[in-house]
Amino acid sequence: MPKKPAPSPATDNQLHGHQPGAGQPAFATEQGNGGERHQTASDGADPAAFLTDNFGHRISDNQNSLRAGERGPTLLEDFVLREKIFHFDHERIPERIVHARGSGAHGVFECTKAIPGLTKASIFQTEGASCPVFVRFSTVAGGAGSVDTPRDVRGFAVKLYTDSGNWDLVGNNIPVFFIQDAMKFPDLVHSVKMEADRGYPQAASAHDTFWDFIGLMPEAMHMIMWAMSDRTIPRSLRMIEGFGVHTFRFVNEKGDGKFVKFHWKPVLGIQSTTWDEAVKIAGADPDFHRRDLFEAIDAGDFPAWDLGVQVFDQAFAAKQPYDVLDATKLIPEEDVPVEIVGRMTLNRNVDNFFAETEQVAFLPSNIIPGIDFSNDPLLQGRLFSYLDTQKSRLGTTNFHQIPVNAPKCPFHNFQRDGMMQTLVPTGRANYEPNSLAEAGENGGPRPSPATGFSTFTTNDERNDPAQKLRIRAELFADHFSQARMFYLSQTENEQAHIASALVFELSKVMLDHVRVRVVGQLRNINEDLAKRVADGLAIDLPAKEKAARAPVDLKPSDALSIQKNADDTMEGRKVAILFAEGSDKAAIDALKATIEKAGGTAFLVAPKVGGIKVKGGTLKADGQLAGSPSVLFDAVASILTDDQAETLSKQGAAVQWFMDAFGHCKTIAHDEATQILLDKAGVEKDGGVVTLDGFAKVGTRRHWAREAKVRDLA
Ligand code: HDE
Repeated sequence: MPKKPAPSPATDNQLHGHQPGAGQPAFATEQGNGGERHQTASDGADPAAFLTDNFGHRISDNQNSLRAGERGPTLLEDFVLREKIFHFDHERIPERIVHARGSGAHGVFECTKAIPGLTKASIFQTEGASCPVFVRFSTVAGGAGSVDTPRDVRGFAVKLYTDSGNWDLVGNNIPVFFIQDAMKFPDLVHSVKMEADRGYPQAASAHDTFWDFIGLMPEAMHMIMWAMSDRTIPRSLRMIEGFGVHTFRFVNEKGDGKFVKFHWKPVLGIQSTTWDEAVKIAGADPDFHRRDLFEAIDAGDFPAWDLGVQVFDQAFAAKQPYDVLDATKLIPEEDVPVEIVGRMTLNRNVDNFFAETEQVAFLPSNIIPGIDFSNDPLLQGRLFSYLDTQKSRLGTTNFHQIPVNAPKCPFHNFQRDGMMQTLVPTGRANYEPNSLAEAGENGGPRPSPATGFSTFTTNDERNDPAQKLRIRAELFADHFSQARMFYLSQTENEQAHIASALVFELSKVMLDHVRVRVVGQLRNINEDLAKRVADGLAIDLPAKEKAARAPVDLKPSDALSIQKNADDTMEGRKVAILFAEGSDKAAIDALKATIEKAGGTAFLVAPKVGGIKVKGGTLKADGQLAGSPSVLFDAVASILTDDQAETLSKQGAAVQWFMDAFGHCKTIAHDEATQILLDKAGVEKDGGVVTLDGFAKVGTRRHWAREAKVRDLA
């Protein structure tokens, strides 16, 4: 008998129903889906006290894996071990390509000066208005485990959870940038990161490739001044400035726009270290800045920044000796003073570094009505990049559902599914427009033209090539002229197919108003078509739907019809030849040769597939009759004996074979013996029902004239 393993303290606790002490999180509540909580377990104990696996099964032993005997191998069956190791193996996600090392905190932003004349952004409408924020400070070049105090630019990314959605101001502690165009960003980052062959230096710009790139990029020289200044060796993250860097826009209720640059001014003032200090701190406390921020907040010493704006107009911009769309330039505060409009205070440390600081996803494209982008080519590139990056870091397009990323105002749209979807939308409205509300169903949300985000349209930026409009050119409003041309270009039979298809589809629609509306739209295409469909559905011809632009009559085009262009070739077509015991091999071979000579494929079908005795030898079939219905072929032929035809005429598969071929307007080439089967299948003589000799002439074309005889078309 194996010895019972000695219980560990944890196992002991579990065995004795240990309750978490005060301050210990009640994990069942925190982690339970949708916040639901099991009040009590079936044994009356508080379930929060028990260690479980990820599916809620209580774990009896968290020390020992399951083994075959005391000294035997570990068993695959040990789902507890497997899940624990599996999860551990996947704990890491890719670190940020840049800004990998960061420290985050929660806080609040409060508007201290209302500026409704400048912007309609909800957060700036009233003094005292406030919203929660999450801030992540970072170094740029080093990896996630690098030290806090290299000479480096500091990222200063702020997520403001406003009541009109998230506004992410993803800036740095320096007001300008190295490059002017997004196109150069990967080169810049490659050059500053560890050199590609040797994998060092880590978190340092003092090496060949960086300075090689910089020497060739004169646009970086302004930023280099800042980077080589004490700004890049800050004393504390609480003592750095923040800048939006790019020129943005403010847009007010009237739609008037002004340019704006954003500044965060630390209430504690700006302070830096000396280079020698920074180097020594790296050794003495690699986490110097992270610790400093955490401890200050923990102690209630909440760091704060004033938000300042520099607002200016196009006339000012046009007069400057630099371009305001160039991110390597700043606007001197002496020319445009910084006006303080708000204060941000960081007052809460994260509960979990990974869940919050690591998973926070900033998007410069997150702006709110009242704020807009400028055409700064660096900013424009960022609008693309960050959304893209989140998919590779967080693995799913649903990264917005992670608590730190989710807006705190409601959000709903018709985006659905995707990896790690945690929302459970109800109903079938997952598209828009829809009219499901007319049938009493939840039709989902709708755009808000008046209050929704709309892009600033005035064309007042130098060399701005065009206005940015969400609009379609006028002629796009003609939705019917070509639909009509298409319909009128079809043969009568093809038109009947279209009308019948519409009747079939709409007869499956259970919402009456939807049927009616579609037929109303058809009236814009062709009145006759609409009538045929209405007749087919047995509904009154509804009123014509309003056309945004009246259709015009275009000349029909024969090229649009399939039937008018039907090619009589047998190339690539497949013809089935039905035979059975006693069939004439010579006739089969002859027909096969005719088909193959014309480029087609002959496929032998018989009641049995193995060697069948036929007149003149033995023949193997390619397919068995019941498994080779005539729908699989372009045309069919049949070579039988009287006896076999008689036998087959009593079999559904054989009769159906001909009935379908006839109903699908295919050529049927047959011998005399087959007639009994044709009669049974209701096959009438016509241009497509031919003798074996006549097959070559009609080939595999369809015989549409037959269709009216076999089915009612709309
Ligand atoms: Fe970034 N930048 N960046 N950047 N950046 C990222 O996004 C990028 C630029 C900045 O704490 C990445 O989520 C491109 C300027 C900060 O999570 C990535 C371009 C400024 C942070 C990315 C720029 C910044 C990032 C990496 C040129 C100052 C950290 C992971 C068009 C105004 C945010 C991620 C955080 C992070 C791309 C230029 C600041 C790769 C392509 C200019 C503060 O998407």
